[in-house]
Amino acid sequence: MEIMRLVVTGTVGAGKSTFIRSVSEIAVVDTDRVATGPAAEIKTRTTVAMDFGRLQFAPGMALHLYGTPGQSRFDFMWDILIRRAHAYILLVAAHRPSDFRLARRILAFMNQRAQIPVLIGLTHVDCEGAWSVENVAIALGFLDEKNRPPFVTLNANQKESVVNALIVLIEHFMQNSVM
Ligand SMILES: Nc1nc2c(ncn2[C@@H]2O[C@H](COP(=O)(O)OP(=O)(O)OP(=O)(O)O)[C@@H](O)[C@H]2O)c(=O)[nH]1
Ligand SMILES: [Mg+2]
Repeated sequence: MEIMRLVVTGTVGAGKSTFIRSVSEIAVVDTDRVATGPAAEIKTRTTVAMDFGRLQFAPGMALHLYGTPGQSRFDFMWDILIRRAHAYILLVAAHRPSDFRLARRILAFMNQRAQIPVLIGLTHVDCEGAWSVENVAIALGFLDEKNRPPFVTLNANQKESVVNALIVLIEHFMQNSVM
């Protein structure tokens, strides 16, 4: 059995834990606790260590999905999780531009530790004030359209939408790596 380890990272409340819950075939191991500080303004619970889920993606291929915390005070977990990953997705809530700076920081952090394929997933595109893919790409520092990671929009609550993002990530991985 081939196991592919994918990390789901991104800003607080972007939908990392929800993403994994939407597709995991096993009960997700989560470490969500009551949120305090700025995270509490977004939602009541927040990930403090990691989420873990599993999905049989194809015969002979299982995906292990690791969700990171969004809060940078838990960045030691970003480090632990990214080091063994094959590829990762960065989730960004498109309607919360104040978080784009943190998204850039996460990208820089990950990029420093692992040169692996990345997909940018915009969530909350159905929400008021959501930015377009093009504008988020520019805000994240990807000015050149030809030289940027792939972007998708998704809703972490919808299984089909999450599976579609996973397919794009795996295709991107296949094109860029030797298994
Ligand atoms: N409207 C809308 N809601 C979404 C979408 N994606 C996720 N959500 C909601 O956003 C919230 C995300 O919560 P979590 O999955 O806990 O977020 P997280 O990224 O794990 O956050 P931390 O662990 O605190 O960093 C949930 O209430 C989801 O239902 C989307 O595309 N549209
Ligand atoms: Mg979480």
